[in-house]
Amino acid sequence: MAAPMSAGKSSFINALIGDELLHVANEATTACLTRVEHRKGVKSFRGACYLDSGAVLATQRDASAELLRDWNSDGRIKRIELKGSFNVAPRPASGLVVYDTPGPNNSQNERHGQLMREAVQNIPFKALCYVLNAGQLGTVDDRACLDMLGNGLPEDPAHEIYFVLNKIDLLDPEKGEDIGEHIERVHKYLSDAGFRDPIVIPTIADAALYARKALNRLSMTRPQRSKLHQTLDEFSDRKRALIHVTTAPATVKKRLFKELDELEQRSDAIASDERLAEENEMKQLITYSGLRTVELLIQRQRRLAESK
Ligand SMILES: Nc1nc2c(ncn2[C@@H]2O[C@H](COP(=O)(O)OP(=O)(O)O)[C@@H](O)[C@H]2O)c(=O)[nH]1
Ligand SMILES: [Mg+2]
Repeated sequence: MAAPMSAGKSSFINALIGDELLHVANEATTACLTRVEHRKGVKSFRGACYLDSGAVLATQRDASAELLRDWNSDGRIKRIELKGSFNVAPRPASGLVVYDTPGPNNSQNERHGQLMREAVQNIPFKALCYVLNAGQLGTVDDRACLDMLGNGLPEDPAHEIYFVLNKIDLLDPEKGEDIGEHIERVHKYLSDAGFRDPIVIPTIADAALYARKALNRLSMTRPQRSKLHQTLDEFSDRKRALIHVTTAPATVKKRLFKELDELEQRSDAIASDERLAEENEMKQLITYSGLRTVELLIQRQRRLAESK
């Protein structure tokens, strides 16, 4: 997972995990390379942080967002590792590893850009999610980040790149900001930057995370609850719009439409049960928010890599 700061990387990874594990903030917070591994059956997340030399500085049995914020702001720490069970259904296959890379910004912190380059070159990843901020396309940071990516990537067709166009909720259709047109501009922007036929997935990472928190009965702040309900409201009559403009393999899109159809069909039968009805709404949001799309793409890519 790579992006300039504040595009929503940590939010997106938290949504994949099903808990607010990584620290999220509207400022540069991710200073370390963070590795998160899904381990079935492990209750809490175990954390370890490492110095530049590779030596362990500290370990923690029950890692939290506060701990990770502190570790990230400790200049001595270069790398963080977390292991625990992703709390999502359906559960990913064991051994899934996700990396949160520090995003460069305003060359304010040269180290961040360097860490991202190192990560892309040294981690044996199968798929890379590059998070774009839909509300701030084509900033200098973003362009620098993309160039770094284009030049830094080892030549290997086994690598897939997914362009996650996050914060798509910030586009205002009433101001004429059409999602389809925006996606077209993103395609043009990416092909100008040297990425041919990019996979572009419009997403709402924060709302998807809150939907997962609701499903997991985790406590939420008032702004989180209100963002969740606002999103449900805004997309209630255009649930398929985001999937329609997503560029992904046909099998993946077909599966998304099918999952959404099935959830909607079930919603009538359970309308009288408030709890089931709410859960159904959360699952629908996860399906159209782009989160499920990325999960299916990751699943597909892992399967393809294994069959080789
Ligand atoms: N409007 C909107 N805000 C989001 C979305 N996803 C994340 N954010 C917010 O963007 C800010 C930065 O998010 P974070 O995940 O820390 O970004 P990172 O620096 O890329 O890791 C936080 O305030 C998030 O709550 C989204 O889909 N829509
Ligand atoms: Mg972050």
